Amino acid sequence: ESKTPINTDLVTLTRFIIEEQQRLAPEATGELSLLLNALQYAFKFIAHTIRRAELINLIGLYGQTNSTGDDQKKLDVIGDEIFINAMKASGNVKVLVSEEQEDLIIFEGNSGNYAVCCDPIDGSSNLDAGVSVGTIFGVYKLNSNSTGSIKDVLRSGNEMVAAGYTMYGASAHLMLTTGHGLNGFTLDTNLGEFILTHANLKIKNSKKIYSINEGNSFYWSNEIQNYISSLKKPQIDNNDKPYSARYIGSMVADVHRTLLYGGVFGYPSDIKSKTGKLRILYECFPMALLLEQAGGMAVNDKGERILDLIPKKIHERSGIWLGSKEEIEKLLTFIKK
Ligand code: AHM
Ligand code: MG
Repeated sequence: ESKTPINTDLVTLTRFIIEEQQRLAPEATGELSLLLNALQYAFKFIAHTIRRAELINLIGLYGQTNSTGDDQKKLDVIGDEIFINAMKASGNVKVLVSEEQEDLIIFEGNSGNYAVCCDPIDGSSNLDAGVSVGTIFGVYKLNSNSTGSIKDVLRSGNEMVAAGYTMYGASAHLMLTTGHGLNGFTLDTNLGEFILTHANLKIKNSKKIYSINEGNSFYWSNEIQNYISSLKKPQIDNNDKPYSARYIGSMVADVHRTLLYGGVFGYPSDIKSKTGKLRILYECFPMALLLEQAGGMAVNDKGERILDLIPKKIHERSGIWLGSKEEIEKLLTFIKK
């Protein structure tokens, strides 16, 4: 109990990870804890770089030259480099999949037991306008006897041992799960520590918010058109209200709001993008695990559970719907007809 006006007993991410490991897996080697430590370093470095971006001329297209003729690196590229270097240096990552790299990377020099899939800076088209972006990641333990191969990541989402994202917004927010609920941390930039601020976060069962790029509605299936129209039609006799539309266009920010306020987020496949837009390994899977751990749901366009999918290629895409349980159940009544 504290007698001072400030909390003098903060739960930092490092403390949380150590305590969770002692509580849930006292016999574990601590390797995953070390990996989570390397991840948090990457998040801090990226957060710091995004904050300084405008000052140090990082905004703009990769390949552009600045006034002194040097090549400028776009934040996408810097984020990717920061992430790859942090994972390599951690020593316990053997396999890395990054949205920015066509092939998977195997760190030959590392003896580690983990594979990490990531989108280093998701939503980067928003960066120049100062809108929130984020890093999304999923972690697998290598298959037994594997020394690192593509098979370590072409697995169902159920096999992930940890997943989460960091949103770089007004503050940097890290939402993390190791399969025992969802916990949220906020970066205190002065302390340089992520502090536990959203312990065991649960999503509301329902909320009248929908989040989708409605500009694509012409290409949607009839089922999806009918579903979205229904959200806009209140039942007048019940004193009902229509849903509110909220779409940032940065998955991390749209999912973050959905976790905190409730509602439904969708990026379906349509007749133009037949496989959807978002990538299974480092966009759909981590977000699906977070949603389920918070008591919500995540399904594809056929209503199948996202985490049950098994990708055949590292950059494979899927349509995705995620959010509050009752909102997804409502959607399912339309797409399963
Ligand atoms: P990116 O990985 O190239 O940044 O694209 C992914 C982003 C997501 O953050 C967001 O949900 C989606 O693309 C938005 O797409 P759209 O502009 O088509 O609505
Ligand atoms: Mg992305």
